[in-house]
Amino acid sequence: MSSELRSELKRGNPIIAAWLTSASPLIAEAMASCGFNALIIDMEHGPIDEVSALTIFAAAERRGCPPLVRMPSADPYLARRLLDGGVQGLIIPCVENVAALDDFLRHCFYPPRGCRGTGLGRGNLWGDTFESHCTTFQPLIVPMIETCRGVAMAGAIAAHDAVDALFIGPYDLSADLGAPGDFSMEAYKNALSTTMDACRAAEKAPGIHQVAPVIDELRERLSEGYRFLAYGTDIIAMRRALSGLEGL
Ligand code: 3PY
Ligand code: MG
Repeated sequence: MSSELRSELKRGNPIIAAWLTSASPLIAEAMASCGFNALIIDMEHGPIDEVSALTIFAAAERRGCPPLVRMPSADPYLARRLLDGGVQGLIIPCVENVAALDDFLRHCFYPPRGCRGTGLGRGNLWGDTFESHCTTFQPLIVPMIETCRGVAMAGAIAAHDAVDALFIGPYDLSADLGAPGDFSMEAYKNALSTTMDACRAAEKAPGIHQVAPVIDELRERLSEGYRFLAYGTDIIAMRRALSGLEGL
């Protein structure tokens, strides 16, 4: 599944992912059946633990949606367990330093490329498919650019050979620039274009979270050239759909 996502990105085709912040396999399965290319489980800000994450992986897979996780941090031992559990890719928040990223990524690949430990888990059918998992599986790796320092390092981060896409966190990036949620300020636009240029130079996919579930805004992000997109969140989409009672 990760290799199919990677091939699509390499061909320049967009990946549009659903974003899950609740620990519900049922909501995950419902979202996974909406035509998304992947489902991202937000373990940074969503109250989702490791056990719930694994049940969510199964629910997403049931609808043909590869499960990805936005990590709470670059925690290598959580990454190893999620990989053993069958996650297809990792989104790493607030990356600013290539050496630290490289240290983390070593835990995501088996020797000789890295130092991932051998675990017989759902990701390799408890050992039955271990050999092919070991030789062919390569998780999708997506560092997030969420600070000015991240923008300054975007070229080097994108050039890392394990990186598939860079993913802008619009709220944290605008906050770091001094105005959280102001996506019209010049400094924010400049940061986006620096990151986009870094992706183009390294031939990696530019990505962004289109948090407001507004389809015209998603279309705009596509026309701007973004190719790894997350759209809305489960709870924000639900609240938006249920708003308007005060107008009755
Ligand atoms: C941000 O906007 O900072 C995010 O992390 C969105 O996922
Ligand atoms: Mg963020």
